[in-house]
Amino acid sequence: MTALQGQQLAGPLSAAVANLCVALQPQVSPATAAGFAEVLRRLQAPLQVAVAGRIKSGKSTLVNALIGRRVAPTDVGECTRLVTRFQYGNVDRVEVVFTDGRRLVLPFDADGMIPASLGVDVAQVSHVEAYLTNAVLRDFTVIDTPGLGSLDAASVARTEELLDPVSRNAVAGAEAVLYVVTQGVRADDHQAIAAFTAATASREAGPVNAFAVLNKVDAVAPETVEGADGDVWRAAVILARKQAQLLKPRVADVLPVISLLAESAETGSFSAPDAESLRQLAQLDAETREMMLMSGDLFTSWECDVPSGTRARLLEKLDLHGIGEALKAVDAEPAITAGALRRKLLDSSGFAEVRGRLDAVFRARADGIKAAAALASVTSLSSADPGERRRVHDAIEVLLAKPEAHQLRLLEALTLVVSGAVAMPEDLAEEVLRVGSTPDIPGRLGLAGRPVQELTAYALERAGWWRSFASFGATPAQGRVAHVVHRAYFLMWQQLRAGGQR
Ligand SMILES: Nc1nc2c(ncn2[C@@H]2O[C@H](COP(=O)(O)OP(=O)(O)OP(=O)(O)O)[C@@H](O)[C@H]2O)c(=O)[nH]1
Ligand SMILES: [Mg+2]
Repeated sequence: MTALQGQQLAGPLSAAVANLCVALQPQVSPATAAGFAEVLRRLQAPLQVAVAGRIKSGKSTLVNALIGRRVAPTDVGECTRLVTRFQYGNVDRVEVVFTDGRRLVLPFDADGMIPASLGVDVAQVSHVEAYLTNAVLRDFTVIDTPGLGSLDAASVARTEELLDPVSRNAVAGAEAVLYVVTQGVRADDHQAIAAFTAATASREAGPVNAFAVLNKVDAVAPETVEGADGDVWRAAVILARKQAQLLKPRVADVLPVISLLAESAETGSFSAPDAESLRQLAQLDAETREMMLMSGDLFTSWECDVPSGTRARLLEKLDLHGIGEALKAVDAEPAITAGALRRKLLDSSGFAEVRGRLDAVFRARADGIKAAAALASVTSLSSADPGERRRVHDAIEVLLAKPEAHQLRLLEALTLVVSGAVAMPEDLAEEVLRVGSTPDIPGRLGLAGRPVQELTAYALERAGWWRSFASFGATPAQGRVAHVVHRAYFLMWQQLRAGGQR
């Protein structure tokens, strides 16, 4: 096992798959072995999270908020047409990777951002790698992607290339996806997500490794949303729930967010002078304030003591809704500090939930997600030669038969059901989804908050039900899924009993 010494792996499942690769390497062709080496390298890297969505949905803005630094160009610049990987490194630097493998190291620009213009022929660029010392990147490599649905076929191709899990290209495939959707585009988003999912080929993005945000909810007109009572955030929650229905079961959930506010608050771009300008604006009489907040034009052009350029910058950082929220915070606490105001803005961005979900969904499952992705790559790498394919298949079967690999089986079963590869009645599909993609036992049983005796009895009852469904009521494909679900319930029952006896 020398090949694995001193290396960082996400957990026991990743370690098991890594060991499988090492053991198989001498038994496969040099080309396949080289592929396995790449799989091993990827297994040791942090989880690769792609941020995907339509053009101008706010992907780069969200990336900046996640990293906590304004580093990805937003709005303009050729980088919005390129895939950019943000990863952890000891020295901050930008590397442009060309399609022929050449690399060009560039400094960040004067504002600490990736230069809007790279000074090279973009047609020859494969992707951009940004190395940063930011702590978040120890856990996740964040991949900013060009907008899907753009007419620019080349950037769509670049994104698809990035997502090809067995691509021998320098760009490794994404393992998890954060979709950015907006209210403006509806059925279209569904299409974009389907395209993106198709591009991930054998390794489907699903509720296990994907979730979505409904971005720019500050632009929602609450009076157009029934049940919102004129409140922007209430409207946002209602709309996000509707989107979740639409995107189900590709994503388990859709969280509303205002990325622009999150970016300004998290990256330090919202500054003490900004807070001072807001305190000044808060002193205007209510009528003037209301008038100015009616449109961006009115906000910047209305006669008032705060210079119009300063107002334009506030508008850029917070937009009208954010400015309105900030002014309310100043009303409530006139001496509020810039730091406290920044926290208020962060609160009203909804970003804490997004970060929390990222931790709960991606960090907690990184081991399973990475191991499943690696297994998918191993399988497709060895598909050329029949003898080799059998050896790899047998090794994977041995691995999957181990009790500790059950989580992988469950992820696989879930993917089969969600993708429709195995048809299931809707209520059973929902149950598989819940058992396979919820992190805690009460949630997986659909009995959150219930006493442990009830959970234990229910786990046993469902274990029995799925076993008889596997034997009597199912097609062979359903039967295989049913066995896995039966075992999941059985393992939960064991855990609950062990916990109850302690
Ligand atoms: N009001 C508001 N504006 C936002 C929000 N998020 C992003 N924006 C703005 O939307 C514009 C596009 O944002 P980007 O982050 O560049 O979008 P993108 O999806 O990366 O765009 P492409 O890479 O070109 O596809 C910018 O002007 C952002 O400031 C938001 O939550 N609210
Ligand atoms: Mg962008």
